[in-house]
Order: sequence, then C-alpha cells, then structure tokens
Amino acid sequence: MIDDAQLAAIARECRVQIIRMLTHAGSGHPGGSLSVIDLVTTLFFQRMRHDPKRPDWPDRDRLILSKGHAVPAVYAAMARAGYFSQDLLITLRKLGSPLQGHPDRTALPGIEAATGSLGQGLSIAIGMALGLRSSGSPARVYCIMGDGEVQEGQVWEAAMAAPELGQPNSPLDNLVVILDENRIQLDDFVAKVRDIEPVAAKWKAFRWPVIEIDGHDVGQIKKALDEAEAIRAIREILGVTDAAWDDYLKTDTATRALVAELSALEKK
Ligand SMILES: Cc1ncc(C[n+]2csc(CCOP(=O)(O)OP(=O)(O)O)c2C)c(N)n1
Ligand SMILES: [Mg+2]
Repeated sequence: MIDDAQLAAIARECRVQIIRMLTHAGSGHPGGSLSVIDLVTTLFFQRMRHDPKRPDWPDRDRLILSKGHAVPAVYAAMARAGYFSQDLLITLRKLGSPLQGHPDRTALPGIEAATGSLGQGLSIAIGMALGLRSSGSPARVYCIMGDGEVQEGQVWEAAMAAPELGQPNSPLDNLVVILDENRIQLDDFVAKVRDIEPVAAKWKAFRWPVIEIDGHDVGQIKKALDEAEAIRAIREILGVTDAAWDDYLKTDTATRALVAELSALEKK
C-alpha cells in the first residue's frame, strides 16, 4: 500500500498525462477529467481491489465511469497502475486505438462498461452490483457521475429503484456512487442550464445515505469510502436489512450514537 505523499505524486503525474493526452488528441474534456483525478487515483491506488495483470479477475472491484468523457483520468491511472504502457496514452482518440474518447470495454481490458451517453452508468452499475451480490462475490462497484449528468431522467429512475432492489436477502450495499459536483457542464454552469439543487437532499429523499466531501482532498475521500463501509459492516453484524436500518436506529440509541460518531469523523 502506498502512502499519501506517494498518492499525491501519482495524482500530479496523472494530471500532467491528462494534459499531454488531450494536447496530442487535439480534443477532449480536460475539466471533467481533472475534476475526478483525485477520486480515480485514490480508488485505483488505495481502495479498489484489482489486479492490472488480471483485468478479468472475477472478484475485482468495478469502476463504472458514467461521465465517460472524463476517461482520460482513468486511462492515466490505469497506465500508471500497469494495465498498459504509458506510451499508449498519446494514442487517445486516434482511429484504432484502444484508448477511445469514451470508454470501450471491448477495446481495452480493465474498462468495465461503454459509457459516454450520459445518464446510463448508474443503471449499469446497479445491474452489476446486483449480479455480483446474487452470485456471492465480495466485489464492490463504484460509479462516478457528473452533476450535469444527473439532469438525465434515467439517473432518477435508477436512483429510485436501487434502494428497493435486492431486498431483503441481498441488499445493494456493494455499490458506491460518487457524484462529482464541480458545478460546470460542458459550456455553462449547471445552475444556469438546469439547476439540480438541493441535489444531496434529493438523493436522501430516495433513501441513499449521502456523504458530502471535497473531492480533491484525499483524506476526506478515503474517510468517506471507509465510513460507507464501516456503517455497512455494523449494520450487517447487527443483522439489520438496509430497508429496516432507519427504523432500527430510531429504537437503538446506542448504535445511533455510534453511527453519528462515525459520520462526524468524516467532517473533521
Ligand atoms: C446523453 C448525452 N447528452 C449530451 C452529451 C454531451 N456532453 C458531453 S460532456 C457534457 C457535460 C457533462 O457535464 P457533467 O456531467 O457536469 O460532467 P463534467 O464534465 O462537469 O464532469 C455533455 C452535455 C453526452 N455525452 N451525452
Ligand atoms: Mg460537472
């Protein structure tokens, strides 16, 4: 496991590679890519269980980059992790390259889903998480979405469905959704195109536990990912289903205090 200073150096290196790739390509999405780079490098180098030498390992954690236009961030991290040579990075967006402008799972081992048509990744991630859970796999699914992207109707159909799916025997707690709220979408501010606020309250209303963090602060990213896991672990130990958890916490004051204590850790 690498330390935080090494992780910061890797993220810096990947930022440079993103600019290099996009300059060679002459097109692409620098903002959306740079905006997720700390999230992507933290996942690849400190949290996801994966093996660059075995991209088809059945129990690997999966990353679904629903905002597929930001894939240069994932390519930079994959190359750095050893999935393929860094020399390949400058073939981004070239005809015949496995590094297409949007992720293509048939072209590059390690890419989990073809995304780029915004709004679809969460549905894919939910399906994968359900399949993995039903087959007894310990793998987790991480889905990264954009804030402009959540204007798409399909996102809310999926968000509404997820807390209901897999109940009561296979709760969908192997899925982590990361919403990159950079407030920009392509050519204008999200608030000007179609305001999504209060976006955290909307997810909460659909019964998702929400943690708000600075997506460039690696300490906060790691705490948030761990917290999601710690609370899930406590719920599982107590044998409470996801659906019953809120009601359970109303009755068990000691556990409620413990969950509040763990939530407070993230805010430090
Ligand atoms: C269905 C669909 N409509 C439009 C586009 C074109 N498009 C590409 S990136 C983008 C902006 C996305 O904004 P956001 O989700 O906030 O991502 P960011 O780049 O800010 O990370 C749009 C509209 C698309 N890829 N898919
Ligand atoms: Mg955005």
